[in-house]
Amino acid sequence: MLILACMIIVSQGMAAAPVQLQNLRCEMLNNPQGIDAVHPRLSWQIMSSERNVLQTAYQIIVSSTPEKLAAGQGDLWDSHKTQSGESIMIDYAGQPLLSRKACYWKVKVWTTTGESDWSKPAYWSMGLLHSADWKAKWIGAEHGFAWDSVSKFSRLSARYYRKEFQSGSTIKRATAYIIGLGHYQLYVNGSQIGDQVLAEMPTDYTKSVQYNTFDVTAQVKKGNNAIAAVLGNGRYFTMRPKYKPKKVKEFGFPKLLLQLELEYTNGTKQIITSDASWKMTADGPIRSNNEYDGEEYNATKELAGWNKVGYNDRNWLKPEIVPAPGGELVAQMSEYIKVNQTLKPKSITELKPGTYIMDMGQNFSGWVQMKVKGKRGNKVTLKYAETLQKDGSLYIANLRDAKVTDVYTVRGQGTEVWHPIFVFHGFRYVSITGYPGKPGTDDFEGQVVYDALPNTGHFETSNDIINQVYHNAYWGILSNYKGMPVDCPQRNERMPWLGDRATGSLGESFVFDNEKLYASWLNDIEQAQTAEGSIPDVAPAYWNYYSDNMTWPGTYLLIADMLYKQYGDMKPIEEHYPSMKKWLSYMQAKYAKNYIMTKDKYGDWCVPPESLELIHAKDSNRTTNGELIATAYWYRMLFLMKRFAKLLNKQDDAKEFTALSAKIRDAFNAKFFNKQTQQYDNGTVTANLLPLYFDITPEPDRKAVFNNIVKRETTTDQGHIATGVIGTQWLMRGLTEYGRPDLAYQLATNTDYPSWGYMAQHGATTIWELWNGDTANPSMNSGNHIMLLGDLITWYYQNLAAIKVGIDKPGFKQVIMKPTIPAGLNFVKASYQTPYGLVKSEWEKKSNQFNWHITIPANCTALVSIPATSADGVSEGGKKANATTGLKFIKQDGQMAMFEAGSGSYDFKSDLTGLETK
Ligand code: RAM
Repeated sequence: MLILACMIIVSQGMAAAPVQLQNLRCEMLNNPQGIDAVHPRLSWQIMSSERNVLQTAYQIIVSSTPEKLAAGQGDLWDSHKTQSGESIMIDYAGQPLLSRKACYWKVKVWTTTGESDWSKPAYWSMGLLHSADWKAKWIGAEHGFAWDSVSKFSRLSARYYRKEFQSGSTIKRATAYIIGLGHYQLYVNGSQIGDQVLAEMPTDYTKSVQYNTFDVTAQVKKGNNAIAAVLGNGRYFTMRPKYKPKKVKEFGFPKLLLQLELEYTNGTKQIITSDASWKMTADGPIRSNNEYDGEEYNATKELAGWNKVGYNDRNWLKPEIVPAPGGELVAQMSEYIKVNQTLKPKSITELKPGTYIMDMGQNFSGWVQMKVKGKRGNKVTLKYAETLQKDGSLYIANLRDAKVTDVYTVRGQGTEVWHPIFVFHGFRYVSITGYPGKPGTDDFEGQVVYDALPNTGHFETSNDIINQVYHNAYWGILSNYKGMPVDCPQRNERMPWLGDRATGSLGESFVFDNEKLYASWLNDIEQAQTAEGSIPDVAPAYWNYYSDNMTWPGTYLLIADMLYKQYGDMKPIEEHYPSMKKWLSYMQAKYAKNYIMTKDKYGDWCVPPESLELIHAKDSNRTTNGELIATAYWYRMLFLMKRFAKLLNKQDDAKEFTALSAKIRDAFNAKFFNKQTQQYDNGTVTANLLPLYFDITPEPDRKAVFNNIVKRETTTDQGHIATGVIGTQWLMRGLTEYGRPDLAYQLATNTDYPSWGYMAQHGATTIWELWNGDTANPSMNSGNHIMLLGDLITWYYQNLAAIKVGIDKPGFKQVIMKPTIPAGLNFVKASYQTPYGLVKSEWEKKSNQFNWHITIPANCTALVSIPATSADGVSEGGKKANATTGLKFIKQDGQMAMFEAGSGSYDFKSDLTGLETK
């Protein structure tokens, strides 16, 4: 009896707390190494099976050792119990954080439903915060070697660096800090450090250079050790040097900065640095690596054991001490690029004797890993393409002059497994020549290479076209993340064009956690700004395009806004506000005439042209006036600036922007609005949609303007898309918000030209650069571009799935859940990982019943609108919704009953009879 009683007490004592904590993040990264934020922001997620959970207080403890943390000694910071509902991005406010500091932390929260236990411990470490911390020297060789070619189609071999060293007593911690330009792989005693690929994030290296930090305690041993690195070109040694010098930015030959710091248990320290005592060679197996042209690997030139102790490097060279690249050394604060998925080939067919075509079944970016067994010196050539010609051979016309070819020379010892490491390709098909024997699908594996961003979303509907387009978008998005968002992964371009991501970045955030990637890209954009204030169209400005327009550079502001709303990250707005303001003043001073922005460059880029072979429309009924676009975007930019100014408490600025906006609005309407026809300029969808959606159109004219859009869409364009990169950014939301979700749904599900469905039904497994991607001139026709997605993904999630961030409730502290329920759509199953936790939204129509399962994360609330003529017609979990815990009826909003819901899961049912669900 006594035993039983004790057991009960013990088990009660151990009863799970009503709330649990998970996903502790520092600067929104999991246990990051070597950060350089001196007030890092800490976040956590609260889990609970209860409803209505709100955090009321937290306590954070940060300690210098795991033992101190376990004992609850916050020698770095103890926030004590702090009354606050904030659970994301809490500024660290403890002891100053010095270079190299290891920080162990945990958190506990109090909520409306009880308190949590202490979270599991999490970690971060500080990097090298001051330039004086760097004792290492930049090493390299400022020239090509005999077998290299420094010309338009550069061929530069990889450079191998090594150094042996002795380590003394017992090692407590070993940390490697490295910058390897353009790409590197790092080894300690023969082990590769980390699973990142294509490392060294691309920046304008004259402005900033990102270092990486690795804990190598497990790899360093007492006694003799070897540290080694191999360097590839990446973007540092550009793909097209000595060619169009005004356009292509060149940085120089690859170089290395490496510092290995050993801390011993006895308190002493030892530092190994890159310097003239290292050895280097370029006469190794990677004979050439060029992101456009491919990698050549000669396995007969392998340097067996080069990265281990005892290798004979007598014939290696002494590296030169070379100048630094010029940029500030900063920590990489975003996810690494990795091989995140693998694909098995669908088929391999013999095209002609000795030439095989492999179909990966999916267009993607990365490379193939090959298994091969052959005679020493056999050369296997792999060439990559997105599509095939009619005769089954590769279609390469749209790759322009990119050679996209990997060559492997066989070592001749058993089965060899190889893939390139310093290049990637955008492809679905691979031609294989020179393969000894007959290649089988088991001999190859597709390795999908992109920034290792966690997936945030899941989205599935009853409509196959929407599902296929979503699939295509998913593959398009991931293919074009390469440490920066690029336009395409295959041809001789792959540039971080701003305009492609204007609104797209918001849709992408529903699919991937792209916060750190985009926050870091904003720094690239800022660094690319000229002293006068101009922002380029491509940043980092690897291509020199300072054409001055509103639409491409405007992405700078749109992304800062996205990061704030989607992630609750205020820092980009704070940090970039001055540069944004400077850009707008520069544009105004240089190009505004009577409140009209006269400078545009790209128009409504890539509208469906009048003939299928064209890239750009010439027909003036299809194109939209550049001044109209520029002025509308100027107005939109000022709308964002007003908000940013208010958030930053810059009331004078806000006033100034408001006054300026009013003048622009008047000038815009006076110049472009035709009172008679009640439409703007030449009446394109884009010309009407921009002023309408941006609130430039006076209230009394809005209806007529919208009707004109609908008329144009349904008559001239016969229910088809008629917009390019600009109009499509607002189209789906515009049609839906102004009352024609059925038309938006039609555009989303069309399968004839032009439409996303047309692409999917004509072989696309990603999104094309052009609506007519299957027929247009190949000189600008990528099969894997995502700019034409516009606001489609945003519409999928915000409208169909009903997952939208609340106004002024950034980071989804409040979720707005108001589904668009098109007549032809029977179900949507979606989820989205917000910074606070997972939102779920799964609805289905069953005859006349609407069933909706939703989950709202703890510490969040939602405004949920359920189709019903009155709240009485809504049930939750079998009871009247009005009478359920966690729900409060707010108002009847047209055909929707709106409730405020606390966190938790709900099962709603309502009756659709008599409701318009289009
Ligand atoms: C092409 C690409 C890119 C676009 C620019 C304007 O080079 O298609 O995506 O942004 O043009």
